[in-house]
Amino acid sequence: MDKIFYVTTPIYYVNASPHIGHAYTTIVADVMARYHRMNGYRTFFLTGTDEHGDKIAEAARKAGVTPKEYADGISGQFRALWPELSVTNDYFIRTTDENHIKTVKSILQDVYDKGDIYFGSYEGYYCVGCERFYMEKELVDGKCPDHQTEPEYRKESNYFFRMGKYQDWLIRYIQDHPDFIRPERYRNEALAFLREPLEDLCISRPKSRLTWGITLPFDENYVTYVWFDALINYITGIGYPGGENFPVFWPAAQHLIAKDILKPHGIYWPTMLKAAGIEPYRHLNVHGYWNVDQSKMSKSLGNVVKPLELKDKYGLDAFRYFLLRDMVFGLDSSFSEESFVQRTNADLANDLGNLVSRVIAMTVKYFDGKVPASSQTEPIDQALIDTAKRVIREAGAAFEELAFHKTLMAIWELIGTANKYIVEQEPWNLARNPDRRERLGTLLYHLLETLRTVAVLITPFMPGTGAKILGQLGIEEIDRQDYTTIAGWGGLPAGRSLKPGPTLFPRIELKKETLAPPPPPKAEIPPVKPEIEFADFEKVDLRVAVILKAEPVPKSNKLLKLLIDIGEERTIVAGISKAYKPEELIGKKVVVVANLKPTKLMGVESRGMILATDAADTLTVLTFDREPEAGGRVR
Ligand code: ME8
Repeated sequence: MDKIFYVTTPIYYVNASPHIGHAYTTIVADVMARYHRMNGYRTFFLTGTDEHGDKIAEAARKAGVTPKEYADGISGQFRALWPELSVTNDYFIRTTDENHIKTVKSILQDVYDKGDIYFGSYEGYYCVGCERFYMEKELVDGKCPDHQTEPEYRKESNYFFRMGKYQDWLIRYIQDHPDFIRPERYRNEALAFLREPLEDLCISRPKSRLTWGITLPFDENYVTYVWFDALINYITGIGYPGGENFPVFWPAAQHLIAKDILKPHGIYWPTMLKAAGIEPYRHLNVHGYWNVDQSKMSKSLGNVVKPLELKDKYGLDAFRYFLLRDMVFGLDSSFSEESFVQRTNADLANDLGNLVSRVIAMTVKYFDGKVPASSQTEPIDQALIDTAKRVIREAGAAFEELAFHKTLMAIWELIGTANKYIVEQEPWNLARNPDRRERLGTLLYHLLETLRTVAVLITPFMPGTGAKILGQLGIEEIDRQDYTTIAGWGGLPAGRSLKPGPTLFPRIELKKETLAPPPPPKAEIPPVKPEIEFADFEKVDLRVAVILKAEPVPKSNKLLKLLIDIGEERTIVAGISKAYKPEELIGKKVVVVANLKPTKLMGVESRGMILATDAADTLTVLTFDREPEAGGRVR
């Protein structure tokens, strides 16, 4: 297979400045691009800004400038941020670019000529924040569930894309390509959307209401709906239709997004491509949200985390490391400055930083700063080498599954093994005995090789640190590119002079004023109930359930009606609507008591019960940290 890799980030809206969420997606894309480049892939990495639509027009109006002036300013902030975070995108696209606009128009014309765009009328609730119409039942207390604002009621004549026509094709495509949308929970979520009839998509806005957009090629009284314009960036950014990069990179396209924009990417975009006669992308990789100190980041809460501030305070590589190490790709994660500082001190200052400084300092002290020769290898040396080789394999395998935290855990296993090897082999004692000089040299040789391996493995995540360690090992720029050399042991020539450098990660003190607010008081823990027989416990049939549909039970402020799959489909009613929005639950895998006698709650029959804890402030349902099959037993 050709070694081709193409990764994209969402193009970010230019109505607000970049925050940690944007930085996360873009740094993940960068880590993937760097990893593939090092492994010899021809790589293209695209990011950019999404500049049309109501949202931007409104922000510009409030700021008293034209939409273009407004977009130029914030797009400029994104563009300037990426090099500061060592992001190596190959291109930065703006939806106001001439060639993008031209291609959007030509695709619209093609799809129109083919008969997949028609003129019709629509009325409904429209959320400007989301740039889309909502069905009444999707609203929570009459408000948009994402923005908590009341949508406007709009009635308009508009152009529609026959998205519904492609529903069956898309279901089949997702079923036939199990890794099209991943991780699996988001594939399930997309399939859950597709269980409902897929409505046609309104793809225009009348100019009487909005002029900030791409004029429809077949009706100059309308501009294009911002999503129909924005998604196309993924192909205009690599030169579609005529550019030479398009046929090379498109078949390998991987999109990275957070779960907020699963629907446009998992449903609208593949059907748009199908209608335009273009093959679907290869993978849609969906991650969770960064929350801050347990709550959602928002301007009004004043808890927006700014990437540059963290980088300036603690250093770029510590920031990149924390983001990739602390989030399990696909699940939500919570940012707090306290956990950031703890992780940096433990993993970077202690484990990695100490290993590097001890090994280099001992080589300077005992061998005049020159790489010693390795002589006879003992079993403990072989164990270190075997660990290194296994870690290289495991780190790569985890990377392919987007389990970046596991890649880093594997690398840190090697760092831990090397630190233990030093403690056990006590090189300082060997140094006192001139007869053991050869043994001392062998020991340090293996440690220096470990540093070289670690440096190469961490380079996609922490490019600056990887380069600094290699620099201390006297390795020139040219060797650094060659990822393949790490598989072999013995890459460092004996006699090479090291170039000791300053401490990589000084310990950081968490300053008083940066301390996170104290955690809320703990709820009272109820006493443990009287003991039961194992046979009694065995009567409870617990199962893995996938939530397929979720909706509020009318007139209840606590209950949600859930359609679940536990190998068979059934309905259960759960009192969790204060803790979860319906759409947050779709695709989640939870634990259900499957053999509870059915009961009726507010008129709805419930066949089973979902397990949850109230040990936090709020209810938290039990989920899994892997992806078990629906219907599987839980014991
Ligand atoms: O949706 N945690 O742009 P956007 C993790 N223009 N990632 C987050 C995040 C958080 N709390 N907040 C934002 C748009 N993100 C459209 C996209 S693409 C054709 C058009 C990241 O500025 C994450 O990648 O609202 C999310 O999907 C994206 O920013 C949304 O960026």
